[in-house]
Amino acid sequence: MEALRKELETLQAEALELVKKSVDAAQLEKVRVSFLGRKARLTAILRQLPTVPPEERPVVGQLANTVKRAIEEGIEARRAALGSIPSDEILRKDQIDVTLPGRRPSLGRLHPLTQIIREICGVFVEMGFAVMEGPEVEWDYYNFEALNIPEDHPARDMWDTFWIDPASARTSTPMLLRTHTSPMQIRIMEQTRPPVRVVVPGKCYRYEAVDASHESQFDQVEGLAVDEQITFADLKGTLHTFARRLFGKDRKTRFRCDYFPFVEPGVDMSIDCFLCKGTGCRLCKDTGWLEILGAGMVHPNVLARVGYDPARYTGFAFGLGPARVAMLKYGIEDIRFFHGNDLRFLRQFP
Ligand code: 2NL
Repeated sequence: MEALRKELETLQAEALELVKKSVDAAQLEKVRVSFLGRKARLTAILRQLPTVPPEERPVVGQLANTVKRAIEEGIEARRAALGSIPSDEILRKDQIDVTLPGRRPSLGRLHPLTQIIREICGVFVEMGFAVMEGPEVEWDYYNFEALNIPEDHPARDMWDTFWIDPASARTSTPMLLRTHTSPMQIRIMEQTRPPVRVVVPGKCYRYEAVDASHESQFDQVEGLAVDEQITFADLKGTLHTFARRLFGKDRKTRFRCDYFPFVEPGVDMSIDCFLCKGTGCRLCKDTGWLEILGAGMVHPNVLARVGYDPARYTGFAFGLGPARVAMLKYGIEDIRFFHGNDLRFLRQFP
Protein backbone atom coordinates (compact mmCIF):
# COMPACT_ATOMS: atom_id res chain seq x y z
CA MET A 1 0.00 0.00 0.00
CA GLU A 2 2.67 2.45 1.03
CA ALA A 3 4.87 1.26 -1.86
CA LEU A 4 2.02 1.80 -4.35
CA ARG A 5 1.40 5.32 -3.11
CA LYS A 6 5.11 6.11 -3.50
CA GLU A 7 5.11 4.66 -6.99
CA LEU A 8 2.05 6.70 -8.07
CA GLU A 9 3.56 9.90 -6.73
CA THR A 10 6.83 9.18 -8.53
CA LEU A 11 4.89 8.44 -11.74
CA GLN A 12 3.09 11.77 -11.49
CA ALA A 13 6.30 13.67 -10.85
CA GLU A 14 8.12 11.94 -13.74
CA ALA A 15 5.22 12.48 -16.12
CA LEU A 16 4.79 16.15 -15.30
CA GLU A 17 8.55 16.69 -15.64
CA LEU A 18 8.52 15.13 -19.13
CA VAL A 19 5.42 17.15 -20.06
CA LYS A 20 7.25 20.28 -19.07
CA LYS A 21 10.27 19.31 -21.20
CA SER A 22 8.19 18.51 -24.30
CA VAL A 23 8.81 21.07 -27.03
CA ASP A 24 6.25 19.97 -29.59
CA ALA A 25 3.03 18.03 -30.06
CA ALA A 26 4.85 14.84 -31.09
CA GLN A 27 6.90 14.66 -27.89
CA LEU A 28 3.84 15.42 -25.83
CA GLU A 29 1.95 12.57 -27.49
CA LYS A 30 4.81 10.18 -26.66
CA VAL A 31 4.60 11.21 -23.01
CA ARG A 32 0.83 10.67 -23.06
CA VAL A 33 1.15 7.20 -24.56
CA SER A 34 3.88 6.12 -22.14
CA PHE A 35 2.03 7.34 -19.03
CA LEU A 36 -1.64 7.02 -19.96
CA GLY A 37 -1.64 4.60 -22.90
CA ARG A 38 -2.90 1.01 -22.85
CA LYS A 39 0.47 -0.42 -21.82
CA ALA A 40 1.23 2.27 -19.27
CA ARG A 41 1.94 1.41 -15.63
CA LEU A 42 -0.87 3.68 -14.41
CA THR A 43 -3.37 1.95 -16.68
CA ALA A 44 -2.25 -1.40 -15.30
CA ILE A 45 -2.72 -0.19 -11.74
CA LEU A 46 -6.23 1.02 -12.46
CA ARG A 47 -7.08 -2.19 -14.27
CA GLN A 48 -5.87 -4.29 -11.33
CA LEU A 49 -7.94 -2.32 -8.83
CA PRO A 50 -10.46 -5.19 -8.37
CA THR A 51 -7.61 -7.38 -7.03
CA VAL A 52 -6.65 -4.85 -4.36
CA PRO A 53 -7.98 -5.72 -0.91
CA PRO A 54 -11.42 -4.05 -0.44
CA GLU A 55 -10.36 -1.84 2.48
CA GLU A 56 -7.47 -0.35 0.47
CA ARG A 57 -9.35 -0.07 -2.82
CA PRO A 58 -10.98 3.38 -2.34
CA VAL A 59 -7.71 4.97 -1.27
CA VAL A 60 -5.66 3.44 -4.08
CA GLY A 61 -8.41 4.07 -6.63
CA GLN A 62 -8.79 7.70 -5.62
CA LEU A 63 -5.03 8.30 -5.66
CA ALA A 64 -4.57 6.62 -9.06
CA ASN A 65 -7.39 8.67 -10.52
CA THR A 66 -5.98 11.89 -9.04
CA VAL A 67 -2.60 11.12 -10.60
CA LYS A 68 -4.24 10.28 -13.94
CA ARG A 69 -6.19 13.57 -13.94
CA ALA A 70 -3.10 15.55 -12.94
CA ILE A 71 -1.13 14.09 -15.84
CA GLU A 72 -4.02 14.65 -18.28
CA GLU A 73 -4.41 18.23 -17.18
CA GLY A 74 -0.65 18.78 -17.38
CA ILE A 75 -0.62 17.46 -20.95
CA GLU A 76 -3.65 19.57 -21.91
CA ALA A 77 -2.12 22.73 -20.49
CA ARG A 78 1.19 22.04 -22.25
CA ARG A 79 -0.60 21.30 -25.52
CA ALA A 80 -2.37 24.65 -25.35
CA ALA A 81 0.89 26.43 -24.58
CA LEU A 82 2.66 24.73 -27.50
CA GLY A 83 -0.22 25.49 -29.87
CA SER A 84 1.37 28.69 -31.10
CA ILE A 85 4.90 27.27 -31.41
CA PRO A 86 5.79 25.55 -34.67
CA SER A 87 7.08 22.01 -34.51
CA ASP A 88 10.77 21.15 -34.92
CA GLU A 89 9.90 19.76 -38.32
CA ILE A 90 8.39 23.04 -39.49
CA LEU A 91 11.27 24.98 -38.02
CA ARG A 92 13.74 22.75 -39.88
CA LYS A 93 11.87 23.20 -43.14
CA ASP A 94 11.70 26.98 -42.69
CA GLN A 95 15.35 27.36 -41.81
CA ILE A 96 17.16 30.22 -43.57
CA ASP A 97 20.85 30.86 -43.93
CA VAL A 98 21.34 34.25 -42.32
CA THR A 99 24.93 34.34 -43.50
CA LEU A 100 23.93 34.56 -47.20
CA PRO A 101 24.55 38.00 -48.74
CA GLY A 102 21.38 40.14 -48.85
CA ARG A 103 19.58 41.24 -51.97
CA ARG A 104 20.92 44.59 -53.09
CA PRO A 105 18.11 47.17 -52.76
CA SER A 106 17.54 49.07 -55.99
CA LEU A 107 18.27 52.71 -55.29
CA GLY A 108 16.33 55.48 -56.99
CA ARG A 109 17.98 58.59 -58.34
CA LEU A 110 17.06 62.10 -59.32
CA HIS A 111 15.45 62.65 -62.70
CA PRO A 112 17.96 64.14 -65.19
CA LEU A 113 15.89 67.33 -65.37
CA THR A 114 15.92 67.66 -61.59
CA GLN A 115 19.68 67.16 -61.65
CA ILE A 116 20.26 69.83 -64.30
CA ILE A 117 17.85 72.28 -62.60
CA ARG A 118 19.77 71.87 -59.33
CA GLU A 119 23.09 72.23 -61.11
CA ILE A 120 21.94 75.44 -62.85
CA CYS A 121 20.50 76.94 -59.65
CA GLY A 122 23.63 75.87 -57.77
CA VAL A 123 25.85 77.96 -60.05
CA PHE A 124 23.76 81.08 -59.34
CA VAL A 125 23.57 80.30 -55.62
CA GLU A 126 27.38 80.40 -55.60
CA MET A 127 27.15 83.89 -57.10
CA GLY A 128 24.81 85.08 -54.33
CA PHE A 129 21.37 84.39 -55.79
CA ALA A 130 18.52 82.97 -53.70
CA VAL A 131 16.25 80.23 -55.09
CA MET A 132 12.48 80.74 -54.88
CA GLU A 133 9.44 79.00 -56.32
CA GLY A 134 5.94 80.24 -57.04
CA PRO A 135 2.45 79.23 -58.19
CA GLU A 136 1.90 77.48 -61.53
CA VAL A 137 -1.64 78.82 -61.80
CA GLU A 138 -1.41 82.56 -62.22
CA TRP A 139 -3.38 85.71 -62.79
CA ASP A 140 -3.21 87.27 -66.22
CA TYR A 141 -1.81 90.32 -64.41
CA TYR A 142 1.36 88.61 -63.17
CA ASN A 143 1.93 86.50 -66.27
CA PHE A 144 1.43 89.31 -68.84
CA GLU A 145 0.24 92.70 -67.65
CA ALA A 146 3.00 93.34 -65.08
CA LEU A 147 5.60 92.11 -67.57
CA ASN A 148 4.80 94.91 -70.00
CA ILE A 149 2.62 92.72 -72.22
CA PRO A 150 -0.69 94.58 -72.42
CA GLU A 151 -3.90 93.01 -73.63
CA ASP A 152 -4.22 92.93 -77.43
CA HIS A 153 -0.54 93.78 -77.85
CA PRO A 154 1.03 91.76 -80.68
CA ALA A 155 3.63 90.47 -78.17
CA ARG A 156 0.87 88.27 -76.65
CA ASP A 157 1.18 86.07 -79.73
CA MET A 158 4.54 84.88 -78.38
CA TRP A 159 2.75 82.76 -75.75
CA ASP A 160 0.06 80.21 -76.50
CA THR A 161 -1.73 80.05 -73.20
CA PHE A 162 -3.84 77.51 -71.33
CA TRP A 163 -6.68 79.49 -69.76
CA ILE A 164 -8.17 77.99 -66.62
CA ASP A 165 -11.68 78.94 -67.71
CA PRO A 166 -11.81 79.91 -71.38
CA ALA A 167 -14.81 82.11 -70.65
CA SER A 168 -12.73 84.08 -68.12
CA ALA A 169 -10.08 84.92 -70.71
CA ARG A 170 -11.91 88.13 -71.58
CA THR A 171 -12.78 89.13 -68.01
CA SER A 172 -10.69 91.54 -65.98
CA THR A 173 -8.94 88.85 -63.87
CA PRO A 174 -8.57 85.73 -65.96
CA MET A 175 -6.50 82.81 -64.59
CA LEU A 176 -4.07 80.75 -66.60
CA LEU A 177 -1.23 78.25 -66.41
CA ARG A 178 1.90 80.42 -66.30
CA THR A 179 3.77 80.50 -69.59
CA HIS A 180 7.07 81.43 -67.87
CA THR A 181 8.27 81.75 -64.27
CA SER A 182 8.59 85.55 -64.53
CA PRO A 183 5.30 86.15 -62.66
CA MET A 184 7.05 84.90 -59.53
CA GLN A 185 9.83 87.48 -59.95
CA ILE A 186 7.11 90.14 -60.12
CA ARG A 187 5.65 88.81 -56.85
CA ILE A 188 9.12 88.87 -55.26
CA MET A 189 9.77 92.46 -56.35
CA GLU A 190 6.33 93.52 -55.06
CA GLN A 191 7.24 92.13 -51.64
CA THR A 192 10.90 93.13 -51.23
CA ARG A 193 13.06 96.21 -51.77
CA PRO A 194 16.29 96.02 -53.77
CA PRO A 195 18.85 94.55 -53.79
CA VAL A 196 17.16 91.52 -55.35
CA ARG A 197 19.10 88.50 -56.57
CA VAL A 198 16.93 85.48 -57.21
CA VAL A 199 16.57 82.46 -59.48
CA VAL A 200 13.15 80.89 -59.97
CA PRO A 201 12.93 77.34 -61.31
CA GLY A 202 9.57 75.77 -62.08
CA LYS A 203 7.03 74.26 -64.42
CA CYS A 204 5.51 76.31 -67.22
CA TYR A 205 2.81 75.55 -69.76
CA ARG A 206 2.17 76.51 -73.35
CA TYR A 207 -0.58 75.39 -75.69
CA GLU A 208 1.77 74.26 -78.41
CA ALA A 209 2.15 71.42 -80.87
CA VAL A 210 4.55 68.83 -79.42
CA ASP A 211 7.69 68.04 -81.41
CA ALA A 212 11.30 67.01 -80.77
CA SER A 213 12.06 70.33 -79.04
CA HIS A 214 8.65 71.48 -77.66
CA GLU A 215 6.38 70.09 -74.99
CA SER A 216 3.26 71.74 -73.60
CA GLN A 217 4.63 71.30 -70.10
CA PHE A 218 8.25 72.24 -69.53
CA ASP A 219 10.62 73.71 -66.98
CA GLN A 220 12.21 77.12 -66.85
CA VAL A 221 14.86 78.71 -64.72
CA GLU A 222 14.67 82.48 -64.69
CA GLY A 223 16.94 84.86 -62.85
CA LEU A 224 16.68 88.45 -61.74
CA ALA A 225 19.11 90.93 -60.22
CA VAL A 226 17.98 94.46 -59.32
CA ASP A 227 20.02 97.06 -57.48
CA GLU A 228 21.49 100.51 -57.90
CA GLN A 229 24.15 100.67 -60.61
CA ILE A 230 23.48 97.31 -62.26
CA THR A 231 24.62 97.45 -65.88
CA PHE A 232 24.72 95.28 -68.96
CA ALA A 233 28.29 94.43 -67.97
CA ASP A 234 26.91 92.66 -64.86
CA LEU A 235 24.55 90.70 -67.10
CA LYS A 236 27.39 89.63 -69.38
CA GLY A 237 29.79 88.78 -66.57
CA THR A 238 27.24 86.74 -64.64
CA LEU A 239 25.96 84.78 -67.63
CA HIS A 240 29.44 84.25 -69.08
CA THR A 241 30.53 82.80 -65.72
CA PHE A 242 27.45 80.60 -65.71
CA ALA A 243 28.18 79.32 -69.24
CA ARG A 244 31.73 78.36 -68.29
CA ARG A 245 30.68 76.65 -65.05
CA LEU A 246 28.14 74.52 -66.90
CA PHE A 247 29.77 73.88 -70.27
CA GLY A 248 33.51 74.11 -69.61
CA LYS A 249 36.04 76.72 -68.52
CA ASP A 250 37.17 77.61 -72.07
CA ARG A 251 33.69 78.48 -73.41
CA LYS A 252 33.25 81.65 -75.42
CA THR A 253 29.95 83.49 -75.20
CA ARG A 254 28.20 85.61 -77.81
CA PHE A 255 25.38 88.08 -77.14
CA ARG A 256 23.05 89.17 -79.94
CA CYS A 257 19.99 91.39 -79.98
CA ASP A 258 16.65 89.71 -79.34
CA TYR A 259 13.22 90.95 -78.35
CA PHE A 260 11.33 90.26 -75.13
CA PRO A 261 8.67 92.77 -74.03
CA PHE A 262 9.89 92.79 -70.39
CA VAL A 263 13.49 93.83 -71.12
CA GLU A 264 15.25 96.63 -72.99
CA PRO A 265 17.66 95.91 -74.51
CA GLY A 266 17.00 92.22 -74.95
CA VAL A 267 19.55 89.63 -76.02
CA ASP A 268 20.14 85.97 -76.52
CA MET A 269 23.35 84.30 -75.43
CA SER A 270 25.14 81.56 -77.33
CA ILE A 271 28.20 79.54 -76.40
CA ASP A 272 30.76 78.30 -78.90
CA CYS A 273 29.91 74.69 -79.77
CA PHE A 274 31.79 72.47 -77.31
CA LEU A 275 31.50 69.52 -79.67
CA CYS A 276 33.29 70.99 -82.71
CA LYS A 277 34.95 73.92 -80.90
CA GLY A 278 33.24 76.30 -83.29
CA THR A 279 34.21 74.76 -86.61
CA GLY A 280 30.67 73.52 -87.36
CA CYS A 281 28.93 70.20 -86.75
CA ARG A 282 25.53 68.55 -86.50
CA LEU A 283 24.93 69.73 -82.88
CA CYS A 284 25.39 73.43 -83.77
CA LYS A 285 23.88 72.96 -87.24
CA ASP A 286 27.19 74.12 -88.75
CA THR A 287 26.95 77.56 -87.13
CA GLY A 288 29.64 76.94 -84.50
CA TRP A 289 27.28 78.41 -81.85
CA LEU A 290 24.65 77.05 -79.47
CA GLU A 291 21.92 79.38 -78.26
CA ILE A 292 21.29 78.69 -74.57
CA LEU A 293 19.32 81.55 -73.02
CA GLY A 294 17.48 84.84 -73.40
CA ALA A 295 18.21 87.87 -71.22
CA GLY A 296 18.12 91.64 -71.00
CA MET A 297 17.97 94.72 -68.81
CA VAL A 298 14.66 94.81 -66.95
CA HIS A 299 12.27 97.17 -68.74
CA PRO A 300 11.69 100.44 -66.83
CA ASN A 301 7.92 99.88 -67.13
CA VAL A 302 8.31 96.58 -65.25
CA LEU A 303 10.36 98.23 -62.48
CA ALA A 304 7.89 101.11 -62.16
CA ARG A 305 4.90 98.79 -61.92
CA VAL A 306 6.29 96.98 -58.85
CA GLY A 307 7.05 100.32 -57.23
CA TYR A 308 10.79 100.50 -57.95
CA ASP A 309 12.05 103.90 -59.12
CA PRO A 310 13.55 103.23 -62.59
CA ALA A 311 15.73 106.33 -62.22
CA ARG A 312 17.42 104.81 -59.18
CA TYR A 313 17.30 101.08 -59.83
CA THR A 314 18.31 98.96 -62.79
CA GLY A 315 18.51 95.23 -63.22
CA PHE A 316 19.09 92.34 -65.52
CA ALA A 317 17.01 89.23 -66.05
CA PHE A 318 17.40 86.00 -67.96
CA GLY A 319 15.45 82.88 -68.75
CA LEU A 320 16.48 79.44 -69.92
CA GLY A 321 15.02 76.01 -70.47
CA PRO A 322 16.82 73.31 -68.46
CA ALA A 323 15.60 70.63 -70.88
CA ARG A 324 17.35 72.41 -73.75
CA VAL A 325 20.49 72.81 -71.63
CA ALA A 326 20.44 69.08 -70.79
CA MET A 327 19.81 68.14 -74.44
CA LEU A 328 22.83 70.15 -75.56
CA LYS A 329 25.04 69.00 -72.71
CA TYR A 330 24.24 65.28 -73.05
CA GLY A 331 23.42 65.11 -76.77
CA ILE A 332 19.76 64.16 -76.26
CA GLU A 333 17.92 64.23 -79.58
CA ASP A 334 14.30 64.47 -78.50
CA ILE A 335 12.80 66.41 -75.58
CA ARG A 336 10.10 63.75 -75.21
CA PHE A 337 12.63 61.31 -73.74
CA PHE A 338 12.49 63.28 -70.47
CA HIS A 339 8.91 62.33 -69.76
CA GLY A 340 8.89 59.02 -71.65
CA ASN A 341 9.38 57.10 -68.39
CA ASP A 342 11.83 54.76 -70.12
CA LEU A 343 14.40 53.32 -67.70
CA ARG A 344 16.87 52.67 -70.52
CA PHE A 345 17.02 56.45 -70.99
CA LEU A 346 16.83 57.44 -67.32
CA ARG A 347 19.53 54.98 -66.17
CA GLN A 348 22.09 56.84 -68.29
CA PHE A 349 22.06 59.64 -65.71
CA PRO A 350 23.79 58.36 -62.58
C1 2NL B 1 13.93 82.93 -72.84
C2 2NL B 1 13.97 84.33 -72.41
C3 2NL B 1 13.86 85.77 -70.55
C4 2NL B 1 13.39 87.25 -68.79
C5 2NL B 1 13.30 86.01 -69.36
C6 2NL B 1 12.41 88.60 -66.99
C7 2NL B 1 11.69 88.57 -65.84
C8 2NL B 1 11.32 89.74 -65.25
C9 2NL B 1 11.66 90.93 -65.79
C10 2NL B 1 12.39 90.91 -66.94
CL1 2NL B 1 10.38 89.71 -63.84
N1 2NL B 1 12.76 89.77 -67.54
N2 2NL B 1 12.77 87.46 -67.57
C11 2NL B 1 14.08 88.25 -69.45
C12 2NL B 1 14.64 88.00 -70.68
C13 2NL B 1 14.55 86.74 -71.26
O1 2NL B 1 13.73 84.52 -71.07
O2 2NL B 1 14.09 82.65 -73.97
N3 2NL B 1 13.74 81.99 -71.93
C14 2NL B 1 13.74 80.60 -72.23
